[in-house]
Order: sequence, then structure tokens, then C-alpha cells
Amino acid sequence: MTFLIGIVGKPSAGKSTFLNAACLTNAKVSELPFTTIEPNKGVAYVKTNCVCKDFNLKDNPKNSYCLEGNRFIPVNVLDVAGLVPDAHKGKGLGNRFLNDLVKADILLHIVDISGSLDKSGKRIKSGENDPIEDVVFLENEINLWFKQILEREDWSKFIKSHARERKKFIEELHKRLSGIKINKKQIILALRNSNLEDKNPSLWSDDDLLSFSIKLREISKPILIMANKIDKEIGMENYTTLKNKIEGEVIPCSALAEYFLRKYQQEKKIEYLPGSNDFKITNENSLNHNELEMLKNIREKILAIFNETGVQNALNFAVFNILKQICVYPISDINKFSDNNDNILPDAFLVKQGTLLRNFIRDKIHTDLADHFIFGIDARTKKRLGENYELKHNDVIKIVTAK
Ligand SMILES: Nc1nc2c(ncn2[C@@H]2O[C@H](COP(=O)(O)OP(=O)(O)O)[C@@H](O)[C@H]2O)c(=O)[nH]1
Ligand SMILES: [Mg+2]
Repeated sequence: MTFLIGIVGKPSAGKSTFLNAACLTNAKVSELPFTTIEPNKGVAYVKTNCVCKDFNLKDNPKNSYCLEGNRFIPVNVLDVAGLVPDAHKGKGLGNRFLNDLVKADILLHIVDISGSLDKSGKRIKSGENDPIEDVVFLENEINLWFKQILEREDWSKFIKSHARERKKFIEELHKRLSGIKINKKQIILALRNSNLEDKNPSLWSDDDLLSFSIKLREISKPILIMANKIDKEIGMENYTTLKNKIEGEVIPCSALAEYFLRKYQQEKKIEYLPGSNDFKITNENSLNHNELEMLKNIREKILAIFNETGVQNALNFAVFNILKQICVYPISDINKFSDNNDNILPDAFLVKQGTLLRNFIRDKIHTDLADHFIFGIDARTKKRLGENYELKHNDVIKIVTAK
């Protein structure tokens, strides 16, 4: 399973630019609100230190790629139409576009930190819109959309008929929410976090349902806030203010800067490793005066201050910090660090922190193998690992089976 990262935000905040920068896609970008109608899809990569360096190996990855000792692992990205206040009621391009997000594991909220767009994405004077308002309205829309999904198809009848038995209630809720990628554990946790664990569902008030929807949304589709257009005049100032007002992480970002760096790197005009704090101009003659000036600005006003453009940081933060993933490398030959076809360190898998070896084999490797699993071997220590071994980040593991 590959993660799906949903890009959300109001019109013209820079969602398609972010997608294009992260995935080198060609989604249409424009100043006009609602340029994006059908969702745009792309593949981006999270970046982590590859273990090839630890073993001094030249690897040949299959499910990922390795550049200068960095392993890049694919994640799917979806850029949906801009959301406006009351989108959950069908305003703007409304519900249909919220529904594009049902399969997302996490949402990146692209906020125009320069405050130069009103809520519908129209240009206004820089600084006139307070970015915190965007954060609040968008979260609210997604929460209310969740509530609506719960409520549709006669909620009051539903709670009456399934109020008796808790286990049954959770099962039925799970069925009701099956479209939006939510598991039973998340439902149980949301009930607990909204203090509704012991309350008979038939007695739930509208506020109870709302608070359950909010908790469920926070657990199943967490939102990471991106202060985009940080390169603009008032960006830095607004970013500092927003960061102080918000509990969670706010990632400073210039999607446009990343887009140009990635594009020039693809055209071999510069050398640039995504997520790094500098680049090298390799073909100065291919860049005109304005382009060189822009690159200079990117270097001095973005990379030197923030250490990167924010695009790679966002993807990494989403997957490693919020979704709490670690990276594990299964191999079959413990001496060559290869699979059966001599591919060295072929696969890097993302797994949740705390995953046991047995579950890793069941979910990621092969259900077949899980039945014949005997033990694992840690490639670093050559020690045996039992089925209850808890995986660590950058483990390289041989799986020994009876098959
Ligand atoms: N200065 C600046 N402009 C940006 C940035 N990201 C996007 N834009 C511009 O904002 C406008 C809207 O971008 P777009 O990606 O189409 O927004 P969307 O409607 O959210 O998909 C375009 O003119 C982009 O060039 C950024 O990081 N910095
Ligand atoms: Mg767009």
C-alpha cells in the first residue's frame, strides 16, 4: 500500500504548483480560481538516509530510488479543487471535490501566507487576509464534511437500531464509514477522545456527533499546515505570527521555488537534490538574466534562511512524523544484501513505528511467506529475530522461511 497525500486549500493558494513541484507533473497553474476541476495526481518521494552508506554498497533499488546516499520512496499525491467556506454544503465546487479526498491518509493544507487572496481566491491587497482564518475555515469544512458523511442515510434511525450493543455499534459505524478509509481502531479512539465511549448513541446530541466527527477527522485525516508563498514580501512576518497561534507544526514553503529548481534540474541547467539547501549551476549559458536573478533570490532568500524550499520537508514530516513511519529493507541474501536476482537493497518499505516482524511479513512481503515464516536475521548483527521483534528504522532483515 502506498500512502495518499491530499493537497487542500482555497483556490489559488498554490496547490497545483505544490503538486507540480513535488511530482514534476504538468497540472495547470493559474491565477484564476477553480482552474483545477478534475483532481490532478502525481507520485512524489519521501527522502531518508539510505542504508547503502552504512554498508558501503552500491545499491540497485527496485521499489524506490537512491541518489547520493538518499533513498527516495514513492507516495501518491492528489491535488483537488480549491475549497471555499461552506464547501461541505456544495458551495464553490463543493462536495464532489471533498469526495476526491476519501482515500487520503493525510492532508497538506496549502495556505497563502502572504494573505493576498480573499476566501474565494480572488486577489486582494497583500496582507489583507489573515492566514489563521484560512486554517480555521478549511479545518471546519473538512470536519463538517465528516459529520455529513456520518449523518447521511438516516443517522437517527441508525443510532436507535444499533444503540444496544457497543461492539455491534462500532462494527456498523465502520461499515457506514467504509468509503473513507477508516479502521475500527480509529473509531474506538475517536469515541474515547470525544468522551462518548460510555454514552448510549441514541442519546447523542448534535454537538456529540460533531465532536466525534472532529476527533475522527483528526485521527484519520490529520492536516499539516503549509505556509506557502513564503518568498513573498509579507510571508515571513505572517509565518511567524501563524506559527505562534497554532499548536501543531507549520512548514514554511515556496512551492514555486521548488518547482523551478526541479524543472531546471530536469533540464540539466542546474544540479539540485530535492530537499537540499543549495544547488549548483551547471550550464550558465542556458539561463537568461532573469532566471539567474531568480535563482540567486531562491538561494539567498529561501534556501539560506529555511534550509530548503519546504516541499520535501512537508512530505517527510507528513509521513515520518505524523503518520509515524519508519523504513525497513528486506533482503534474501545476507552476505550480498540482495534479493534472489542479485539486486542490492532492492526494496525500502515504509511501516508504522511499533510494527512487529510477523505483521510486516504478513502485510508487506507476502501472505504466503507469513505462513512459512521461521525467523529473521538482522543483517547488521547477524542475530536471529523472532516473530515478535519490533522493527527499527533502517533495519535490514533477511526473512527465513520453510518454503
Ligand atoms: N510567489 C509565489 N507564488 C506562488 C507560489 N506557489 C504558487 N504560486 C502562484 O500562485 C498562483 C496560483 O497557483 P496554483 O498552483 O494554480 O494554485 P491552486 O489554485 O491552489 O492550484 C500561480 O500564479 C502560482 O504561480 C509560491 O510559493 N510563491
Ligand atoms: Mg489548482
